[in-house]
Amino acid sequence: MIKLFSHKKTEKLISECAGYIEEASVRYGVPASMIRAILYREMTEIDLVDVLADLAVYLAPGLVKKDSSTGYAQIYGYVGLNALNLAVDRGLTTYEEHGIRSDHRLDPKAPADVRKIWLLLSRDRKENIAFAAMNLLSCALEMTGGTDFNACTEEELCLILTRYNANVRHVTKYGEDAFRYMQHYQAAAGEPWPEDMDANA
Ligand SMILES: [Ca+2]
Repeated sequence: MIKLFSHKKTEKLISECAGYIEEASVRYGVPASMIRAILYREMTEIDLVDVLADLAVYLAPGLVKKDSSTGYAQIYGYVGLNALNLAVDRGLTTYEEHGIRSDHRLDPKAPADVRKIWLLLSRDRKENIAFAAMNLLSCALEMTGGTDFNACTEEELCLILTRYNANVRHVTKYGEDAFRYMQHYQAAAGEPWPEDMDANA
């Protein structure tokens, strides 16, 4: 299946989003290199199936699909909703800061609430990146019991990155790949990419 974004295009888009990434990193205490790694891993895999799934959710919510992983960071509405509630509970943000009006606590079982978050995720790349950071925070809490990324071992970082993609307790190839991308982004600018990463160049 042909990917939507080449290696080069992905790098360009991630560069364009540098401000959003830094802002989310500071606000939620998630390393910018980790947010970039997830963006790179997700964006380089987006293909037509993702576009069609989003279209189905947008046009006929609930008919074929209620929810899909959407936007640069490929986040499901219900996943984003849960991550937002966690960040709000921890005093890191408010619904209002994301332009969300709600007279109740957003509920992952309420289709209208999930859709509200899904629309935000699919329309607004700044928000999509903020939600990626909130989701990584939630993954860190779940996998390590804390949110101090600087205190994490490599194994723990791999587990957090794995959890972003799958609900498992062991490191997957996804987690290993994303960790290598994270190391790349941590290194000085201009470092060459690992050799197997420019397949889509
Ligand atoms: Ca998708």
